[in-house]
Amino acid sequence: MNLDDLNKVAQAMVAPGKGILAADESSPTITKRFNAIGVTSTEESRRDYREMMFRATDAMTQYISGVILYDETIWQSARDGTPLIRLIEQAGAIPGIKVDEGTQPLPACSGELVTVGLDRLAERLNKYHAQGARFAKWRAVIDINAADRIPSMTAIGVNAHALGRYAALCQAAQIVPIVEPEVLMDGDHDIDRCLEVTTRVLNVTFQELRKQRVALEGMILKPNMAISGKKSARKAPVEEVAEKTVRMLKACVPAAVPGIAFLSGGQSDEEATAHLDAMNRMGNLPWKLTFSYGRALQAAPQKAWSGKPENVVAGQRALIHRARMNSLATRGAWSADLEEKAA
Ligand code: 5MM
Repeated sequence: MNLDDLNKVAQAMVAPGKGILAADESSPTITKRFNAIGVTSTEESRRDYREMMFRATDAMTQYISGVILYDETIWQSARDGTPLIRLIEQAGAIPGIKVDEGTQPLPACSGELVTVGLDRLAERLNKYHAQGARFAKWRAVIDINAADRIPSMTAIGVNAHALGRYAALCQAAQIVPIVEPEVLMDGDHDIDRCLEVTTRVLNVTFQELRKQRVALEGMILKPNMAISGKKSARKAPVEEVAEKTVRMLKACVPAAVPGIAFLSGGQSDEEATAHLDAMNRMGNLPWKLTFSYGRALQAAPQKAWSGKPENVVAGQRALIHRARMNSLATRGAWSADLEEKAA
């Protein structure tokens, strides 16, 4: 492992004003998104949609540092035969790859999941590196449900262990791991319960990373924010989310980690931007704070595109706008007025 090179890639992923486009929806997930806009999900329509995004030049060159791809996409070519991964590189962005293979029920832990995909991972990482991927992503899913006493320490422990195994294998293959332990915002829990569970999850995850000798300088953390559950009786305001999230991260995430790139987790586009902006306005942070959004970057372009070739430019404009808003948020320079003016 060459740690200097891993660190350079990690720093570039969180370069000032830039963040990550999470375009690694598995086929079932992208099919769900396409169903919502009336588009049939085929290999070709998925390719066309992703080609549209990767050719949104202003977004890709100015605001997006890297793109997380799904296995299908990393081997696909654009309509003119250019491999999609080359479009990303030509724009100066870094290609990355989702390497987990989804979740399975965790035995003896009713309702809980464990992320799988460690078998033959070393081999797969070498192939992805040869194809041009310079970072990877693995997502663990932790649910909160007070009635069922979820999450259990078992679920937190096995998922953190898998994240550690994955991250160590990535670094051995000269690939920067994005470590994503996602505490879901589904449910009626309040922000403090989310804060308590996420703190525990982050602490156990970093224990595992240390135990498995993962070099913190060569990784990126992709966490959820401390936020109210979607069905919570009280929705914490933006300033409270920002303040509690930053306090939690300062307590749990060593300064050696170059950057933290949040997931959006079902927040609205504008909420995800407002929260990131409020955190960066606080200043005095030991790591870069940026975005690695899927839904909060793609919902608007998906709607604008709706599968029609004549809407490609509209889809690209929508992506450029959201990427620009989030870029401003990484500098604490976003304001709601900018959204209104664009509308
Ligand atoms: C883009 O969606 C990713 C893949 O999801 P599936 O494995 O369920 O198909 C997902 O991991 C995503 O990268 C993160 O959840 C962040 O996306 P959001 O939409 O939460 O910002």
